[in-house]
Amino acid sequence: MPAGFRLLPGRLSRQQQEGLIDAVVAAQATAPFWRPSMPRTGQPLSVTMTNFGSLGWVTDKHGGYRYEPAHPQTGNPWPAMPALLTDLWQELADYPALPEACLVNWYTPESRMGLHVDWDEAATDAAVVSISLGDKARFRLGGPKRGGKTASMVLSSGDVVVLGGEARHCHHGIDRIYPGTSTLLPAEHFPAGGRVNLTMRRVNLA
Ligand code: MD6
Ligand code: FE
Repeated sequence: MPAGFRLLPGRLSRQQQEGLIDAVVAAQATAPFWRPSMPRTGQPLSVTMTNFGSLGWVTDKHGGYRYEPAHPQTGNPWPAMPALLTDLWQELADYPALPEACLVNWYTPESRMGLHVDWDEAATDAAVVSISLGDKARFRLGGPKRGGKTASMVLSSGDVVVLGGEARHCHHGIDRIYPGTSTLLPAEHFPAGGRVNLTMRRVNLA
């Protein structure tokens, strides 16, 4: 594993996981999940997204990957980051400022996330801290160059991954989720079940 990679299995209790899902559900009132599109092609992503924080990650055909202070469809500011998230950041990120953004990705059984590097942030010296909620998923981690060796591991609900240091510049993605492997997501709000991933990012240099 690259330096700066950390996997903290079961870092969050069931109660903490439920609290985060409650916050994602509450956020729907002002910041509903939407389906973003890839730059240039306009191809829709297979995950739907929302954000917490003063900035949120968005993408669309004409504007490309970027951070915005408001939801692209409602125009509302993103809801505040739950305190549990900023507490976890302070414990794990080893960075002198709080994250501005927490991207929320909802994977349904068909969703994938292709190998990518998170490089839309000026503050690449800050780690990205990632939380898995709901169904298990196969996470793949490679190196800084596309096409190199990769390794994969299964992430479960409550696991936390930190990509800092060298790992911050490494390719990673989600091959697949394993439907029906968690009871965390309530069916009334997540009719297709699946997995929710939260990734906290520092965007601007501190
Ligand atoms: C996911 N994660 O777990 C996708 N990015 O659904 C990411 O893209 C990611 O886990 C940066 C740092 C940690 C991550
Ligand atoms: Fe990523």
